[in-house]
Amino acid sequence: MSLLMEISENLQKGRAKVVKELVQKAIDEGMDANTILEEGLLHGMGIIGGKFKNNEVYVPDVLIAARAMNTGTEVLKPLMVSSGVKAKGKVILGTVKGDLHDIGKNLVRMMMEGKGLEVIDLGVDVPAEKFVEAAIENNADIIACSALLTTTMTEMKNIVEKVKASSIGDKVKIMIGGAPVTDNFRASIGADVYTADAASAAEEALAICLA
Ligand code: B1M
Repeated sequence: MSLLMEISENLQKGRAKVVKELVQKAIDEGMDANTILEEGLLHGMGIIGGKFKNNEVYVPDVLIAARAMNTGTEVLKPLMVSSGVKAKGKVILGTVKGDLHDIGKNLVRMMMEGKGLEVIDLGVDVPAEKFVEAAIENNADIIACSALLTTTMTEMKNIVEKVKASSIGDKVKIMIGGAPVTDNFRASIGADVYTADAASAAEEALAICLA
């Protein structure tokens, strides 16, 4: 079995320690960080996602796979994040209220940090008010929100309304993303930017900060 398949298989079984060792092995063998992420870690998470949907695995299985995923991406972090450069802009990031999914958000953070942006990560289940307060306190350029549930993506509308009604309404840009989110949805709630994946979120965020 290839090393990438071993990473995927062990992630699916939730073996965080083994995943960590295998990701390190892949790095030591000179494998590119993006290949390890896409073809090892995300491949495994994709399979778990499909099984979860079909009721072949349940929440505890998905939780331990998610923990293994986060452990694996932490090992990749130094390769994806440049250090010692002055921040090119400031981003307030979080998963919206009612939503506990953080793997995509964590990838967005890593990719943005990799572009030299300072990211203030508010975590998961973040109320709209907290996004606004943090953006004002930190004089942020961007508020970036992630949602994975059709029931929580509607919270993004609330965030847009609260931002527009605040003192930073004209200054801060609102970026949104997550599996159920689309560009049509973005337009319908008046957010500024939608991107489908973490890498393009980082590119768009950098473009906003350099504009
Ligand atoms: Co949840 N879950 N989950 N889950 N879970 C989904 C999302 C689901 C699609 C599974 C399914 O098939 N049924 C479904 C949602 C259905 C819907 O709303 N339409 C679902 C459900 C129903 C639930 C619960 C309600 C289950 C229950 O309790 N009965 C519950 C809700 C809890 C809550 O949040 N309140 C729940 C719980 C969980 C776990 C806790 C077990 C776990 C999360 C653990 C964690 O995150 N630490 C979990 C997981 C892991 C998943 C799946 C399997 C995988 C999600 C993931 O991490 N994908 C997911 C099924 C699936 O997506 N196939 C599922 C990998 C990640 C890299 O992708 O986050 O999409 P993603 O990020 C992508 C892009 O979306 C984008 O970039 C990333 C790629 O580069 N992106 C952005 C994300 N944020 C962005 C922000 C941006 C730009 C791009 O700009 C700011």
